[in-house]
Amino acid sequence: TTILDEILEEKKRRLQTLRDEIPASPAIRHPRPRLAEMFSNENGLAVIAEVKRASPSKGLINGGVNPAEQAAAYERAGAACISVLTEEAFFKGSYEDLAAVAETVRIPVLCKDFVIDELQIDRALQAGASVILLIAAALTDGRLEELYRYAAQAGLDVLVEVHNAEEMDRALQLGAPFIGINNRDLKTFGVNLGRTEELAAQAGNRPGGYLISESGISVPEQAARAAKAGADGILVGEALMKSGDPEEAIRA
Ligand code: IGP
Repeated sequence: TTILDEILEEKKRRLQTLRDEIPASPAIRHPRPRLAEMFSNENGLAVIAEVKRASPSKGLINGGVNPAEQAAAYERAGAACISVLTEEAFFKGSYEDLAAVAETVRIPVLCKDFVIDELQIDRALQAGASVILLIAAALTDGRLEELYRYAAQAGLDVLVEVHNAEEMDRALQLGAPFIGINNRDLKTFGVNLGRTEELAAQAGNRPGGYLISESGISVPEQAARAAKAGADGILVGEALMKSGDPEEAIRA
């Protein structure tokens, strides 16, 4: 079994808890721009900056971070969107982290989790997210489509994550405007920026479509490589969490 299988098993176990859980705080309903508005050409490569305490591949990255302060620094630096990991067992995230960020910033907020159930979408909305991630590798075609429609109906922007040609095909079939190309294979943890080149070529030119290169980007040269491949944005976690000055790092 792969790490992705393990994470999904754990997710299923926790769904019941989520079902029983009454959110401690009331819904935060700040109006936010649609994600597409953050991807205007004048702004160059859009940066989705991530609040990530830990990961199964890297262990603890910055466990003691203050998510609201970190997100505020990202916003000041001109990030297009803040991504917050809410997965608890492997990434040490929480919906509390998401809510704290959503309360603090006014740009779009992405709930980054392994979504397998509508309930998780409800919970993300309740915590103040305006964007949700759906991972093609974690879902059948039918469930991907159902969850996509459910989230869109609820007013969320959806980022569909792919990491191979077959998954890219499914995302294109779905007509998802935002497609994230994960350079990290969730099954082996191997990172390969060549993924962005291959899969961006496959996606071709889609009017109204945006590609985001995700994972393993830590220096400006890598960001430039993703842009050259056709990415409209990049999603960066670890490098920003470890940087003493995330504002400076985003501007670079
Ligand atoms: C960020 P990095 O290498 O910059 O920390 O990667 C982001 O792409 C990564 O956290 C990620 C992720 C995911 C995490 C991409 N897809 C799905 C959890 C679930």
